[in-house]
Amino acid sequence: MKIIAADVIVTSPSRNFVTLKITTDEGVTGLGDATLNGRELAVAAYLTEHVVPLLIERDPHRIEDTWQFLYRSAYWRRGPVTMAAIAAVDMALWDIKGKVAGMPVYQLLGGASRTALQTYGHASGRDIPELFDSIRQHLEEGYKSIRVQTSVPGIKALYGVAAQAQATGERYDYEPAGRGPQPAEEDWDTRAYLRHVPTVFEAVRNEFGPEIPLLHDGHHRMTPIQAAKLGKSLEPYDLFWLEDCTPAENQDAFRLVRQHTTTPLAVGEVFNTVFDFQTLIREQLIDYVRAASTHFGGISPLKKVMDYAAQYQIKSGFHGPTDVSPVGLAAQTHLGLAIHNFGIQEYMEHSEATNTVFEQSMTFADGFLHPGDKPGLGIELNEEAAASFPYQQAYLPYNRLADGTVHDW
Ligand code: GCO
Ligand code: MG
Repeated sequence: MKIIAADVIVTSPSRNFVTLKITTDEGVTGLGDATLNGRELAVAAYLTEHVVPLLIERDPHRIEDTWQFLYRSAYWRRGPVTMAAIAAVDMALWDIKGKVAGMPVYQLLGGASRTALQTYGHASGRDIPELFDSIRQHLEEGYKSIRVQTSVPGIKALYGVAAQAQATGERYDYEPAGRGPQPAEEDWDTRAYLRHVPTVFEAVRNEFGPEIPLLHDGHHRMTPIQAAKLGKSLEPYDLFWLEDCTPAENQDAFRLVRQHTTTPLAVGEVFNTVFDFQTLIREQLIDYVRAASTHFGGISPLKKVMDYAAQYQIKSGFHGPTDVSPVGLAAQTHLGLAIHNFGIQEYMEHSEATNTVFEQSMTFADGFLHPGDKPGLGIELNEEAAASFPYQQAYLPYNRLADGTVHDW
């Protein structure tokens, strides 16, 4: 079998997605996700200009060899653009292999280790009553684990809080990234945040009791010692995890956090290779691997990092926001079903328009996600629908401190 074509499809149903479609001489096609939020066209160009020509005539069954070829032969390794492009190829080849074998990809990865994947949903609110409503709504929909984000008194706009939810009718209005030529500017005050967050968790525990697994995302905004302080002050509320408490380019920072708190730590949604996790895993500085198949080079390397993590009882918590397309989500859902050290899967429903473009065999019921049993990844791209949603420039917001300094994301 040979690859005869590879097409890059950019579509923007309610946010931008970049999809690679590989076609073989036998007519079998495979899909891969190459979406890099806010930098989508860089990956599209990397694929079109530099990867697609290399794929033509290759044997699609040689997934590992193709991955190593794209990674090593470029000389310029790693980075989010490169690794999102390689990810799309990797996923598309797994999709093809599954279709040829007549099996869902999870079967090729070792078969199911569980019946379905436990997920967590995103609850948020501008104040406590709005947050409680959001938590209740998620519980009613079957979610068993809940991420909790709220506004902070003194901070005007805060990422991760669906502030306009009721007004726009959109559930998660902070996704997609804001469309337009410039990113929205938000404000930030770490001291106000550190004072407020423990009071929110205290209120949530008082209202909903001790059982629900609760998560929180710090979006890389604290210094290591501030992160340590937050982890410590959240200990009474028994978090499932504290995510991205400090930027992790410097993996050593997690030593400092870890030595001060027993709150479980999750990190890695912006990581793109195993080297970003090397110290964190070997020194057992984290509890959950947050990488997404889309930004980490695909299913193949994500499986390897999870096997490495398994030696240290570290589990998966793959990144699953709406900017990971249904193809990327399916890829990691197959992997999550197969690996033994699965932890939890982040899940936000995609919009209706997105689901029209990406027809899915994935199912979500009672808080659990399953990739479905169609051969391959189980996603079909409706190209006509995709073409009706042209690309629109969009950026994630960023934030500045009171004196105008740009702060960490
Ligand atoms: C999460 C994330 C997202 C990211 C977004 C950036 O935990 O789901 O932090 O909300 O900010 O994916 O593109
Ligand atoms: Mg996050």
